[in-house]
Amino acid sequence: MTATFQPDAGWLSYHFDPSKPGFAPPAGAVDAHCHVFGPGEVFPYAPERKYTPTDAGKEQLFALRDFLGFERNVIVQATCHGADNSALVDALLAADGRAKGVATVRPGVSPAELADMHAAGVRGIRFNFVKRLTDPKPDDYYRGLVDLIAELGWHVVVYFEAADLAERWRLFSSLPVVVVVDHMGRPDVSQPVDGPGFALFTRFLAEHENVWSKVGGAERVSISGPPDYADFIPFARRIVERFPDKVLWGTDWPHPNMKSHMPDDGALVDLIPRLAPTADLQHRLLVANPQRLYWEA
Ligand code: 0GY
Repeated sequence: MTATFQPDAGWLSYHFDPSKPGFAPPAGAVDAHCHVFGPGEVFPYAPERKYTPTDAGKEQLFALRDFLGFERNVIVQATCHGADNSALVDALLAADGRAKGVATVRPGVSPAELADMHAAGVRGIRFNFVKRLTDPKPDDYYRGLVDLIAELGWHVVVYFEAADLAERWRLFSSLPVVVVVDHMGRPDVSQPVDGPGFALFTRFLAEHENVWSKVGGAERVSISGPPDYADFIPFARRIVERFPDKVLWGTDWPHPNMKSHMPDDGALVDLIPRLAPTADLQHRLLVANPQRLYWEA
């Protein structure tokens, strides 16, 4: 029997007609944070999920990649699929080497399952601490999972909100693999970029060579909003300029759980030269860094 799914009431679908960006990403550019959702009839959403999205499959993702001028994707397992990575693996296998993935695994995942995911292009696992999306676990739970993946050369992607950083500092600081933070740890952009909240985050990157940051997520973090996302830019630019060799950028398509608006993905791409103002910074952000982490690791 195939399952059919009704998206949550008020769910905002991804932008069906994004604008063509004025900024042309450099050759080899990677959209390093995006997801695939279903389709639910083929890849059912997880029973334990906290939201049900509209389907957003690999065909739509690859069409957007080409339209925006990117060559490759890093597809990140979203919580609505739980630890069933079938939709992710299916997209990776269909991508002709042009996508890598970040999976969700649970204790008890077998070496054979990990090897299959590696062969498909998975290079990391994601830990999600955002309480509206998952039920966070004690630190040892995450340490146990890192033990399982470290020898594959994989890394960890962590998604948390600004307040979680102090609480989980010891865990995040002690992981023996590369740790990539989603959306700069969701800073409060109503605070100054030099204020104590963001200082803790920049200290986190400065003190730990293995900690990287994604600098996308303008549509989530900004309070001033589209089309400029003006309040987001100084935060992202600070991280790109201080840590040019450990930053990544992604669209975050199909933008799950957006409530205020659905961003125009072309407009998001046009933010890139504002947060990475030189061709050298753009190349590191979009090409060299993801190449190193996902295609050469
Ligand atoms: C994101 C952000 C969100 C959702 C997820 O895995 C997820 O469900 O990450 C969110 O709701 O903030 O980066 O996709």
